[in-house]
Amino acid sequence: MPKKKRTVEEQTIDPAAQEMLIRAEELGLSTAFSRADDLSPCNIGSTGMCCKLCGMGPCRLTKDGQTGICGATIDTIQARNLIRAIAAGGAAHSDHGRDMAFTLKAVANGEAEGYSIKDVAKLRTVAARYDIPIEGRAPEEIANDLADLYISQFGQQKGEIAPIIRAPKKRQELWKEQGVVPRGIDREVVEALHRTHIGDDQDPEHILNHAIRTSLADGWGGSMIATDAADILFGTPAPLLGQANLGVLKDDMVNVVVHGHEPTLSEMIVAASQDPEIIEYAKAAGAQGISLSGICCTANEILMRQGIPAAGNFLHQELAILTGAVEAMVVDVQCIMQALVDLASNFHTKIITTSPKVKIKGSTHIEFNEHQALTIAKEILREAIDNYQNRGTTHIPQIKEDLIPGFSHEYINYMLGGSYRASFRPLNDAIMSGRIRGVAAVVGCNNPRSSQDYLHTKVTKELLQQDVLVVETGCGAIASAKLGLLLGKAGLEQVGPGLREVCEAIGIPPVLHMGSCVDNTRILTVLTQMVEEGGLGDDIDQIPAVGLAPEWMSEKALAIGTYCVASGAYVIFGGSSPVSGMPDRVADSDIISHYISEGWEKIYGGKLEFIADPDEMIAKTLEHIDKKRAALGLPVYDPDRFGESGDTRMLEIEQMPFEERVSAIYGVAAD
Ligand code: SF4
Ligand code: MSK
Repeated sequence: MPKKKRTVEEQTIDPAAQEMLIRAEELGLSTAFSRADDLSPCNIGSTGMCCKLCGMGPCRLTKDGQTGICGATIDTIQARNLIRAIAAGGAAHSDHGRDMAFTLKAVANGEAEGYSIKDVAKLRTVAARYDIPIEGRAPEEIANDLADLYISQFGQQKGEIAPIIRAPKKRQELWKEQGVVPRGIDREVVEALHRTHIGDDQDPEHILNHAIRTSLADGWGGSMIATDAADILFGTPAPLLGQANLGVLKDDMVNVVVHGHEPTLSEMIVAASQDPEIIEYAKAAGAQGISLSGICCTANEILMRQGIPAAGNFLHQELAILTGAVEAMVVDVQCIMQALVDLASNFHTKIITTSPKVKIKGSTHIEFNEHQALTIAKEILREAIDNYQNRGTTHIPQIKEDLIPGFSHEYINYMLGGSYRASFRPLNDAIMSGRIRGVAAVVGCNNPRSSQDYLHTKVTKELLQQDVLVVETGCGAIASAKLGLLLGKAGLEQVGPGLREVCEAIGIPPVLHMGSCVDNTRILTVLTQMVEEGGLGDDIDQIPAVGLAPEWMSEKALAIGTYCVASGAYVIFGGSSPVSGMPDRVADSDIISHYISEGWEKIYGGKLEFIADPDEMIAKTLEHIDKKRAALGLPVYDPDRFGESGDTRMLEIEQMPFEERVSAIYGVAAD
């Protein structure tokens, strides 16, 4: 039976995206949305029931008790598939971290054109944490030592990676007991591949134990290094004003869209686009100037630090090209669709690959290296400007939304306590009193198999109504941005009464944008600081908090989810489960999904579940938060208890009879 084609309203909830999907249909061009309608997922592969690890297969296990030719059982096959995805995801993020460390080293040694160390305070704080001497030393000397330490982490063969000391003490002990403290990402990824080669590790729980270790090597290693090095080099984010959606593209300017993940090139393109010589060159080509915007997590990197607008999230990459207004889409690594090149051939847009690791047939390759960064960035911009004259008809949706990004963990600490007593105390107190019910991290990708942004924003909006403070990263953050949830006024209009008081008092949006997908490590740091502040238990698994990736699609998301579970978090993924098995074989095939949930929870206090229904995701999130509140002995969440702070409430209280007044103020009856 042919698959039903969805309407544009079913494909995305974003009106700008809907407009572009109608245009794609009129032009007879395919997009990921239409290809998802045309191409049904394989229900054997998508549920983890297919093994193609050797030439005797692929073995598709569809009957009860069936094994692969080598005898591999369904749970072994699912565990092997899962760890391979986690290893690939961890490798991608951590390799990004490695490149950031090399850039830091080059900058420290004066070998990186155009860069400088922007956040010396963070450099000193981080270096001191690793016992690198800082007193009386130049930033470059400290940065050189820190870069050497970082670089040594990736290929470390024995011992423990250094950043692990940044986890709560109790968690470090647990990891030691379980033997999962990582040595180095390279070693853990290689071992994951070795163990899953034909004829190696065939105990699913043993395989998945190594999945935990591999993911930790990324979360508390490679990814954490990526975030810290980027902050040191380009500045630690603090709130600023930004904009999101396709309406940020400009009809009378040269539009350059940067897409991918690494901030090294995009930061330099930002600098080059402000160079008078380049602006003059654009004007000479008949444009008003250069308009820079981003897609995916490159967007998040330059949005968080420079306020450069985001043209959109993952599923907007093709839509930006469909506007006909993009002179160049400059890509580096990860989440770049091969379809861009074919689509761009219908317009004048140049797809420019820049990473030595990523080429796409049919694109222009201008290889980037940090030693000649500014020169290369200018060359790329000139290429885009030269292409302006080839522009045909344009169609830019006039839809965009303001947002306030820039909530690094350093800024959250500062905003809560002020510059003299920066502290997580007010956040912990708000949770302990029940003014904030708990915290949710709603993160991750878009997936064309669901309606773009729908799951993200439904979950986010409903949790806000329930007084849950939401932090976001990656494409999920851009989804909320497009809907106006990253603005202060959302904190007054779209949240529960207790959370509203907090947003009002501090002056923050109810959804805090914490960065790109590699920056999920900022969330680990926030959780650790909440533990260290006191009052919410002595480890991350005791905090009333949940992580959600409602529209996940990338292997990196699986790596992130796993390191969060290993760190003690309950993590819920939407969409389909790669370990679900066939419904009529639940008894056998459910073993892995049971193990990564209840099994991991017994060991690590965190669990990983795949839940397709958003209402169930929300219900389970709240149930978990309330369970953790109860375990800490905190008051039961009461939506009517707060929301009347400030002068109005005090006036009301003043009018009350004495007994009621005492009860309202102290929560106890008058004697
Ligand atoms: Fe089949 Fe075993 Fe080879 Fe996998 S490893 S393809 S289950 S024979
Ligand atoms: S870009 S990994 S689609 S969040 Fe980081 Fe977005 Fe997911 Fe790519």
